[in-house]
Amino acid sequence: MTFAIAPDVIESGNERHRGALAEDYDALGRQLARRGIAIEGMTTRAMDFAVAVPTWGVGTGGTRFARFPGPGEPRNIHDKLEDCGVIQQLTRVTPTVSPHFPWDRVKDYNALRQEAASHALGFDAVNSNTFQDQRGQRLSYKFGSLAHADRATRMQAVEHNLECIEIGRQLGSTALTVWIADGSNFPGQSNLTRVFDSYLESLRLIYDALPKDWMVFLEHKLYEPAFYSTVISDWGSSLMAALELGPKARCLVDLGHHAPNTNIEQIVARLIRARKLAGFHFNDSKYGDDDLDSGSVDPFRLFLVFNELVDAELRRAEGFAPAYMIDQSHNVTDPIESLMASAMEIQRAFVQASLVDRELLQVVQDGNDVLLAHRLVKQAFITDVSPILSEARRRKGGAIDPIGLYRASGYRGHKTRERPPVEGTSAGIV
Ligand SMILES: [Mn+2]
Repeated sequence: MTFAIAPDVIESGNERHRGALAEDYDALGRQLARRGIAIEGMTTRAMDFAVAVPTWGVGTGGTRFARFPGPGEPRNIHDKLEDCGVIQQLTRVTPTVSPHFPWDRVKDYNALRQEAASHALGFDAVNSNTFQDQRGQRLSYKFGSLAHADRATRMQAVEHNLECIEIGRQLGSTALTVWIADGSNFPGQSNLTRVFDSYLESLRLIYDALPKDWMVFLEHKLYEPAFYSTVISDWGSSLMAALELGPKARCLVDLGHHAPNTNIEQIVARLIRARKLAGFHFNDSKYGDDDLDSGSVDPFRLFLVFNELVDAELRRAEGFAPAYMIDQSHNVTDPIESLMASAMEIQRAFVQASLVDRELLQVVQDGNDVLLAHRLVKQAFITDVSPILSEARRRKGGAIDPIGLYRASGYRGHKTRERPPVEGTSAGIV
């Protein structure tokens, strides 16, 4: 038997915080009532919110310089599911996991689906990987994959994506996320038009193989590993591709895949309007694709993204059904702690954005009362909704203080004994 956090440990842990939470929740409820907001409605929204955890996120990440493995880190998809299960058990906001192939490859995917269910987890979008070569791979992706100059290499990359769809079908997924590292490092290295055409030709084959209820999420990225140009570098290229492919193709926004200071919330608004917003890879950054914990550097930006999302939800924007996923690299923290904190920060931004009085905001905007319009949005952001998040977790059987309880449980220590370290565990930055 492997170690697991027992339900009564959560209950007794919550007992210690219950009195303080009740006081804080009541106080916040009175404050919100004065603003015409019923706290119970917000708690229900918090309880209904969900964000997927990436299987690669529970492994220790690294930079291009080094990776410093953490103790007791997962060695395979089975260990990863166990860790993802703990994140869901304590936060109750991450009921699905987003797997990555071939990193998470197994023989029996029906069994894997059942194994995930035993941890109260389902599967979210499957991610293909043509940005690195696998052992025994026939043709190399050094100079590209879906947009490679050589047709046979492109077809190999297409085949891999088709296999991912088949695996995802068995796991109960309904979406494939495609991020390619294709691009060029030198001006003149490739023809900017021809590589985009090749990409579209490959994507067409993948698109045509999608099951009826499936979507393909196109993930753009400004640079890295290609440092001069990337084939799908921005939301414009992504939107062009998605429009050309058809209704089952949408654009996925990874918050770290933009130039510094880009107005991402405006990109989100545009993609919603085009009915092409697939969803998100949440993370935070200071300079580039830093893959830091969501809300750790610029929580206001995360809030402003959710401000657009909640606005679209409440006005019932056509075709609006974004998929929320985390995509981070945890290099110096315990990945379970980082993912729990991140999931709660994302949920926090969602609840904060839900506090905005949108009817009043529109009146104020139309009246050109600039400062009041800004204050209405800012007031939602500065409201501490922690008691709502804690109460939502408590009602769903989670922990009032997930990180405190996780540390007290000794989970990582147990796993360190159960999981002897192995060389070359899969952890990546995508
Ligand atoms: Mn990503």
